Amino acid sequence: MKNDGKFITLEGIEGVGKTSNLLYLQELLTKSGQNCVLTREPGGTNLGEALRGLLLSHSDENMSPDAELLMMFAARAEHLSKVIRPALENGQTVLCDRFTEATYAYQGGGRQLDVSKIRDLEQWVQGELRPDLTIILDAPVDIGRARASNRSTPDRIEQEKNDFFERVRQAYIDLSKQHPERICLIDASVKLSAVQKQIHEKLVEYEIL
Ligand code: Z5A
Repeated sequence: MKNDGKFITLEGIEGVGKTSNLLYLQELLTKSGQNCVLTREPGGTNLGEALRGLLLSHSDENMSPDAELLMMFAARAEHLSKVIRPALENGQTVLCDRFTEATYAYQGGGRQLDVSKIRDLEQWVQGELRPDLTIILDAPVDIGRARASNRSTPDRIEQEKNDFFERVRQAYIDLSKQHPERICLIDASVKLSAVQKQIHEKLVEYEIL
């Protein structure tokens, strides 16, 4: 595949500041002359947003972990086909709020599914495509949850207990150690301006800016 544009993803447990910092990233990249497409997972297409509704709603509390995993990848296949690959081929920078690292963290770490299932699906759905840079915003679970608690009622995944989110956080930390060439971890427990400073430094270090 011709892959001219850069593919950047933002990850972390809930409330660490992905949404806030995605806008900062867009601002930095746009100023540097890059044409950005902002999107999210699960979601980003009509089908993906419909799947997101099913995944996060309380209508199916006992959804099987395998069904959850397959729906994440069904949404991702549609997203890659309709949004991500066309934008990259068009030379645009894709900024995505979560991607496959979230599956490794939530379904692999949180739900404790066999990671080889995730690897097989990743290879099937993505082929060789991986983000050029994944920024993991890392903060202790209680900080993320406290920040997120000011919002509406928790969705189906947000209502999980702290030990689930501790496993998710650890899986993210492990991913950053396994793939340091394309995944970096930054300290998101500090004030927003200090998080943004680290993001700026990483964009320079990974030659995105
Ligand atoms: N999921 C999955 O299981 N598997 C997958 O493969 C994928 C996803 C792709 C939807 O994600 C769910 O799908 C998610 C994982 C699962 N479930 N959970 N949990 P989502 O990204 O849409 O939802 P989220 O994780 O719940 O994100 P969020 O709660 O919106 O968090 P955020 O975007 O990281 O935070 P924020 O909205 O930018 O900030 C939260 C508040 O903190 C806000 O008031 C900010 O002003 C404040 N904030 C932000 N940064 C700071 C700092 N540095 N200091 C102080 N206050 C701050």
